Amino acid sequence: MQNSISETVIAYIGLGSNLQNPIEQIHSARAAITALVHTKEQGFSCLYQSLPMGPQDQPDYVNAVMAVVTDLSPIELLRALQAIENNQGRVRGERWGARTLDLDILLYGDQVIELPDLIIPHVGLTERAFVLYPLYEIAPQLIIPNKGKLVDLLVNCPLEGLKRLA
Ligand code: A4P
Ligand code: MG
Repeated sequence: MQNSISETVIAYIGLGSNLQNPIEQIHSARAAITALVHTKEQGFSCLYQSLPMGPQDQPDYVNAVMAVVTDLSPIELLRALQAIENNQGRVRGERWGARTLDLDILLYGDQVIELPDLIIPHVGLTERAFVLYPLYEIAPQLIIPNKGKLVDLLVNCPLEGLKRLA
């Protein structure tokens, strides 16, 4: 299945943080992703402040979306992103709990992937304002495999307190 022989694709990565200077965490993650082998930044949204989804006793999040051109396979990209999360002090505790950094592969080309460790398009992508709005900013024409046009998903998704940061 996914191995190291891969074609170049555009992948979209969701970045989120709500601990230990979230804005800095997002900037550091962007630099670390850009430095990955066989991977080049193609776009980066504004930063957004969002209300926590999940447990409410946690700080607001800073979210953004990044587009990369990559030769890494989906699993290689996942492992590389998890290593960046770990480097930035990610501790896995409560599901949807506070975190220094969360990196999700939202889309990988037009592929649909259902592996035990990797589901693409990312679960929840189609309902989350903190994903859809930044994604629309950098890829307004995008079509989500099996879900349709991004713009159609967006018009049905309330802002849910999402604010663009200056
Ligand atoms: N995994 C499966 N598919 C993917 C994918 N496409 N990208 C697996 C990345 N990982 C994927 O993730 C759990 C497992 O998902 C991993 O082992 C990986 O193999 P995790 O990062 O360890 O745990 P998690 O993030 O707490 O769980 P989950 O279910 O992925 O949560 P989400 O969907 O990432 O949501 N509120 C706001 N406002 N903003 C946020 O960014 N994020 C979350 C986490 C909760 N609330 C939020 C935000
Ligand atoms: Mg996650």
